[in-house]
Amino acid sequence: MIADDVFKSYFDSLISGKRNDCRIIVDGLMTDHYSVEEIYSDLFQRSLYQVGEYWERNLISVATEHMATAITENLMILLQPAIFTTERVGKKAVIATVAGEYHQVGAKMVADIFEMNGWDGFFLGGNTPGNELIRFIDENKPDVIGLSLTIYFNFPVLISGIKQIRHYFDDTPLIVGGQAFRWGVKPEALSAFKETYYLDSIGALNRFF
Ligand code: B12
Repeated sequence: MIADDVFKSYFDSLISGKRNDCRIIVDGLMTDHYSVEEIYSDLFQRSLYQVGEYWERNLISVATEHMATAITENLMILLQPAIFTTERVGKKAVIATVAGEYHQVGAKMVADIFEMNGWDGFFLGGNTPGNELIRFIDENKPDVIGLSLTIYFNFPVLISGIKQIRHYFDDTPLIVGGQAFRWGVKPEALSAFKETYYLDSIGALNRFF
């Protein structure tokens, strides 16, 4: 667990745009052997959730929220030496957000955790068109497909995306996650689909490793 004072100092630097101060904190945590999962969850995810709260309460502007997200995505690169050194296990995961969904940081973290465990973790970014996802899956034949959903009103797009995937790929395990499930989407909505599971965090990916 990352100490609250470290988190606070990081968060203050993040919303002030002090990129180098953020970098120094992340470097320090890596030197102190905090894991990728801890830095992703207890620093990056926690701070972005707080950025969302500040934005909602009008304490920061949309521009500051964009800046904080851009800084976070850049800082994730610092962890690459810990992510890409693993021996390969010959498995592939394709991770995307559903069409119309621009929140991509969580999906990127998921792809990174697969990479860190020796898989090829293909990350397709935000707003992946359904047909293009199908094509990519067909070309790469992954062992697992992951979809991320943040915004509740994109739920119908998720369901049509899952139907499309299941039409072409009957039994490739499909994992779904993201904050829409904290705000009303019921994981049981996925039970109609074969081999389709809701996972609430990157920690829950351990079942694959
Ligand atoms: C950054 C941000 C944006 C950026 C995203 C840019 C980018 N590069 O991703 C931009 C500016 C595009 C944006 C747009 C919008 N946003 Co926004 N955004 C955020 C913010 C501040 C951070 C998102 C984030 O990266 N979180 C951190 C990641 C790491 O967390 P995570 O996604 O939950 O991922 C973790 C788990 O959920 C899980 N997970 C996620 N996906 C998956 C997938 C699988 C397969 C698995 C296993 C696990 C998993 O693992 C991850 C790691 O633990 C959030 C605040 C928040 N609470 O998150 C608001 C927030 C999500 N946004 C919000 C809103 C309202 C919007 C807009 C509708 C605003 C508008 N009026 O235009 C648009 C919608 C755009 C769209 N159609 O997608 C609201 C949503 C409220 C709600 N109840 O639905 C939030 C909560 C802000 C708020 N407090 O009101 N946003």
